[in-house]
Amino acid sequence: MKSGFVAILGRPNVGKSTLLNALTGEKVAIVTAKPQTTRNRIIGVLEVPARKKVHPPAQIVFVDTPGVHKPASQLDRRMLQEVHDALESRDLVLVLMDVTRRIRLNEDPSPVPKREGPEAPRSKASVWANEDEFLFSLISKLDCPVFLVLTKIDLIRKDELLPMIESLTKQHKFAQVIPVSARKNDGLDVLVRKIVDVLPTGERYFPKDQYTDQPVRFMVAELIRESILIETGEEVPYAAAVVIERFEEPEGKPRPGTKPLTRINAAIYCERTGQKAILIGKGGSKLTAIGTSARRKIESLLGTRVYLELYVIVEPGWRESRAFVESLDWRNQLESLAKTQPGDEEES
Ligand SMILES: Nc1nc2c(ncn2[C@@H]2O[C@H](COP(=O)(O)OP(=O)(O)OP(=O)(O)O)[C@@H](O)[C@H]2O)c(=O)[nH]1
Ligand SMILES: [Mg+2]
Repeated sequence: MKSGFVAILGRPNVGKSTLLNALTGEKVAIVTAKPQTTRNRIIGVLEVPARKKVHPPAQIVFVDTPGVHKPASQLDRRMLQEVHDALESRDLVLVLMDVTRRIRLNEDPSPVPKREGPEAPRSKASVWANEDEFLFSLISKLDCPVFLVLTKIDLIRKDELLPMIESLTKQHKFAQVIPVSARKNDGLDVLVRKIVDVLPTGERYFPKDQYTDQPVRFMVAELIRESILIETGEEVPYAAAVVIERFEEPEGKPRPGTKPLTRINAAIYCERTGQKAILIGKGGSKLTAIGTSARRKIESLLGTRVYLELYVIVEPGWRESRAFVESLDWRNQLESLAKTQPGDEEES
């Protein structure tokens, strides 16, 4: 059989997590319309059955990453570190480009200034071009195959693709160029086949029925954060972090006719009292809305009823605190949980 790690790379909001979920058929990573949704590298595993005379069976370990952007805070730096960690052990890299954004970039009539000074204001096009340069410099150092994956093709006409492919392939020698729509499930079978083609022969990295390495506890925290991102605007989504404080699995048998109940307490961290007020809302209405939408998703993940208690804590400037940012990483949380609760290891 074949197996390997495939890192999914790209600027924020290009559809990396949507692609991961579509490929694995599971909700592995949260997805929102806001950039910088993903903060950690996230593994999603796909088992590919053998295809007669085409390829042997394979296990593809996809690694979704935070969107590549110039870091401005400790949190951003941590997110970029996650990208580097994902690139460290990989057999193949998929670079995702959002075709709708590329079209706007190509159409922007303002010239990209060569050198920027106060007299040359940064146009949108130049900001995008610079950020792309940053991404291209990351992949130029890679010694593995790199596929260019053009995303969201359901939103454009097919004839708009060709010029885009021409200009992008001038910037890097991609092993493959594959247009896809994760939303419409278009092009994904071709993508999977091309991936299997380049993967090395090897054994499974994960048991056959495991689709992620994330502990359930962390997935629950992410689902709550997804609801916060969807329910709030302005700077609140970026300043919010979720930590599960209590996760009590059902004890004993449920009463006849009822489902077992999981009790979860979660702290929502924000940076300022104004943000806390927005998160709570008038008479607690916002927090209730966040809780209700999150609870539904958690119930479908766990297959139990869920009692969810949320509270909001102000942690001034946490995005600049290295220690706090580190403590949000579930890999670090697992370590400290193992120290405090030596018997509680089922979730890992
Ligand atoms: N129409 C369309 N929209 C898509 C497609 N893929 C993703 N989107 C939308 O694009 C937005 C961003 O998707 P994400 O998957 O969260 O993007 P991401 O690259 O993981 O973003 P970050 O985690 O913030 O870096 C969401 O609103 C998705 O619904 C697609 O194939 N077609
Ligand atoms: Mg994402």
